[in-house]
Amino acid sequence: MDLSTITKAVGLLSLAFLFSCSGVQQKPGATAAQPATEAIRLNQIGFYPKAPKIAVVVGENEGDKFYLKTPDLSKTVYSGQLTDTKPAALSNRPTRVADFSEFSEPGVYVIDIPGVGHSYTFEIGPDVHEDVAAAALKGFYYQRMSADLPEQYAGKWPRPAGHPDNKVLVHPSAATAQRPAGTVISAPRGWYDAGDYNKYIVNSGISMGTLLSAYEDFPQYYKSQNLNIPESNNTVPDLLDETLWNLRWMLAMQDPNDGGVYHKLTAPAFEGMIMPADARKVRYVVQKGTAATLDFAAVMAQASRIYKNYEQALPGLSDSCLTAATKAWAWAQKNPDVVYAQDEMNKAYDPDVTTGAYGDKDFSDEFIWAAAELYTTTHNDSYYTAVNMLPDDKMLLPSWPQVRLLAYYTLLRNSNNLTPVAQHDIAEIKKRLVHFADELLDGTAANAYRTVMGKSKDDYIWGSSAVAANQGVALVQAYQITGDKKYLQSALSNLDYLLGRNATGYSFLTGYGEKSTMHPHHRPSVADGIEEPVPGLLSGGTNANAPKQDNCTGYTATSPDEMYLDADCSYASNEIAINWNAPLVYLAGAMEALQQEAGFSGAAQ
Ligand code: 9MR
Repeated sequence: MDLSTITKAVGLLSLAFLFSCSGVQQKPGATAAQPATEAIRLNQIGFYPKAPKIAVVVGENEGDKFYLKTPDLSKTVYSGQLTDTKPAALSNRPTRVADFSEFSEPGVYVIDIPGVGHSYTFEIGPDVHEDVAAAALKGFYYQRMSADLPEQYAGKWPRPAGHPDNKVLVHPSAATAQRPAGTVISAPRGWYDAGDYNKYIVNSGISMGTLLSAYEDFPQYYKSQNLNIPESNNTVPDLLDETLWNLRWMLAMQDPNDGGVYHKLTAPAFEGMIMPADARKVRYVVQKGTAATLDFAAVMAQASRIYKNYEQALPGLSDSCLTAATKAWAWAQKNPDVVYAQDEMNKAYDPDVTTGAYGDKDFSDEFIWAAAELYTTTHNDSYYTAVNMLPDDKMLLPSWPQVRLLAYYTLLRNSNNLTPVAQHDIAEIKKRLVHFADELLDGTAANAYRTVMGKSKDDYIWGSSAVAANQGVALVQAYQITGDKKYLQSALSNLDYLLGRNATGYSFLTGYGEKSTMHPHHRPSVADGIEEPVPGLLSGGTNANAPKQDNCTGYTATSPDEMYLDADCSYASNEIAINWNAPLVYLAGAMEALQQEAGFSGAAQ
């Protein structure tokens, strides 16, 4: 081989690396000599050709025009007028909007504003969120417990297995006659919940429900998605292979003797910032609870329905899930009010447990969700009538302690296949959901960032990225009910929020965007010695109360919409978590799956 052949081979190899699906987004095309300005806030990944395209410029500026240019700034392809300056409601900062929705030519571009500078490079094209949708789901692979992550699948972030969880102790709070304290059980696999190394059933519940719903809503899309995970070549869609990793763990969290489900599998205290394989604290299953048991029942009932179609590849799984769901439901009927109160538990038992509590106290929504899933899978009316399915007209955005909407989504999704008892409620549920979506839309145009997210300061809670993503999911549901594209366009505004069109200017998805989260509170990302964080993980994002909650020093923001710190000590604004990634998977996947019929990707609108 002569030198030029070697050079060519190396060149090709590095090109292949550039475009490999290892996670870190690279953009082809020459870039301008000047670095991008942080003042222009936009979805740093890009836009569908025929969808809305908005950038927001923050700070005082004199000019009136903006230009859409090639990344080297040599060619202008579009120009437009900036809107008048208006103060952002929460920070008072001057903002102006550049709306280039009418430009639809695929390519790689920047927005250039004289006197301000140019934006990060972004793409206009069909399938523009394909990598984001896949990466957010691949993020769950990187959270897998009890398995090596080899380079073949983990790219730059391989690591040896941690937490075999095949010798877990029954905590005194969970002791029964058949399983006294100290009994050793095995409950391997599952995903790390977040930046910590524990597994919590309540949070797994909403995460699994959201992912399985993504599959149930868009099966064709997920059947063709390839995540490059160890199971990618089997006959089961990768999403269902990934959820199976956690499902098998969840199954082991049910006490076979009575059907109750342990609240969590945890070390007594959080581990240090070390790699999974180095974390060796003793692990326990702790007290059974009503929330955990009902969330488990809901997930198992939904999984039974979905995996039924893969009986050949996974014989018996569907039946096992349904048996587990019905036993859990029966336990919850007998134990309808068992709260997980960690402080009380610690007064009564040793060792004290100080990891995440996920201590919900109101189980009415969990009963509704479990009933809806069991009913939808079995068509047995008694599940439906066991609860008051429409106790009031509140439509509360899903979050780990609030899962009622997951029940309604499931009933709507399966509304062609329900018995009269549920059919009777469908019109009312549709009406309420559309009303809820209309409330989400209301006032968006007046928001400085023109996103549904952030109209109220109350949106900026711990894990606010999931508020944005779950609002997006609700809007996708409203689109599916009505066929009205305004709901999808608004859902897309929240994806734009997550990928950079927000008051911090960050893309909150690790590895995606030129200015994206680099230092999440995520133990492997901190301890692995690799500069880039593990990719495809969604930072919890802006949190108005973060400084008081994590005491991390370095916050400089003064307004709720800017209260974010890209530092690993900032667990209240910069942790990652499975219940935040899951609605991003749903939202990005929905956009990809619906782009054609919505006319976003080039077909007539
Ligand atoms: O997501 C949870 C958030 O709603 C709570 O306000 C917060 C404090 O209790 O806890 C969050 O959940 C954390 C969990 O307790 C432990 N694993 C990391 C989770 C994300 O920060």
